Amino acid sequence: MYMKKLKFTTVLLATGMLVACGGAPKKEQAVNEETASNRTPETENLLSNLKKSSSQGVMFGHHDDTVYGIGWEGDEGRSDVNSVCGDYPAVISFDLGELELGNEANLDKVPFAKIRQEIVNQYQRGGMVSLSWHARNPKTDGDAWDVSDTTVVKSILRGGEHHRKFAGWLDGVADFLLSLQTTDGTKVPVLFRPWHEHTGSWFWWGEKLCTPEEYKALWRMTVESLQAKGVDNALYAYSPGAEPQDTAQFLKRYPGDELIDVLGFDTYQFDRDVFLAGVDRMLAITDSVAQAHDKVIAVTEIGYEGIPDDKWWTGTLLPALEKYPVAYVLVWRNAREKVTHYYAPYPGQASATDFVEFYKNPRTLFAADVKLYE
Ligand code: BMA
Repeated sequence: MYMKKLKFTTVLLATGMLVACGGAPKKEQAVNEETASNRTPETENLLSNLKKSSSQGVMFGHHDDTVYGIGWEGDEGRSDVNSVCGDYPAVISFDLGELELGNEANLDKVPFAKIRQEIVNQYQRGGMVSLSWHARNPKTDGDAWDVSDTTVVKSILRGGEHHRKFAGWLDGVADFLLSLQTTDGTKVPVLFRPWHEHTGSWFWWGEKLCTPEEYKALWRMTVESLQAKGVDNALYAYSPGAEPQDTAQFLKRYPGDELIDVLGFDTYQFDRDVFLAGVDRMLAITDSVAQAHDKVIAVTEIGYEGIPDDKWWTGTLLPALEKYPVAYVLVWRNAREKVTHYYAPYPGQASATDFVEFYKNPRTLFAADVKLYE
């Protein structure tokens, strides 16, 4: 606990010093509003705090953290991560898949009303929310993994046969993002991370399913239509899989600096050596691109299913991140409906003790260690 308090002070102090050097906060806000009129002050603060906090430590994230876990679902305030270490993740992600169908719950059966509430709760903790979108296939009506047709992206761009249908889906996402508000009407900033893992070919927006131009146009249409609907509380993350071998491959489908705020990648451990080499290569690539383009870097998805290595957190994950200013690292969900499909520890899980060591490490940041909106 003492260690975490120290970490908390460090991040706050650094933020305070930077504000002090840059002039009065009020002036800073006025500049933000002028130069980036499409973002609320809280969203601007989130972006600048992500840049600052990545030099302080790496935020830990977990998908669907507060909505279900191993052996439970929907318990108020519960989190497997919190049950193990006593704090919530600094980043929690949720998925918007099937919002586009007008469904009450997402593809993993989490009600959108619950997701909305948990997004506000995470904001009130000072932590961050990231949103992915495993959107259904708008052409075949299959799921996000339906790759049977290679003209889906083309068909939803302007002039395409499914453009109107898809534009309606984007309007639904805009409405949801705008509905993320505290009781005093403050819009909660989120990091939106659609069209992920596009360097693989397992989603309908994947590499073999569209051209680079079509993929970039999909991104542009997505961001522009959200902005046209007034969405000013979103940052955007570009996150390929671990396929790129160099910066050119990483950037091959990059939609542009004006559309993207965070650069990351998704990767999972199967063979440890292959995994570590891949993480190192991807971090080197992402960091070099981020420096040239003034972006934040993150490991947008990572994990070892079932965490069968009881020292994985301090023995593999932490050392893998050491050399780079990674803003956050996020592990995937603890599925309550698939027994072996979990990526964060729960009380009694083999790696739980090591996770507490990971939590205590001064380089890791959890919800109580960050204040991302001030
Ligand atoms: C995948 C798995 C699926 C899930 C999907 C979207 O990696 O966890 O079970 O439906 O993500 O959350």
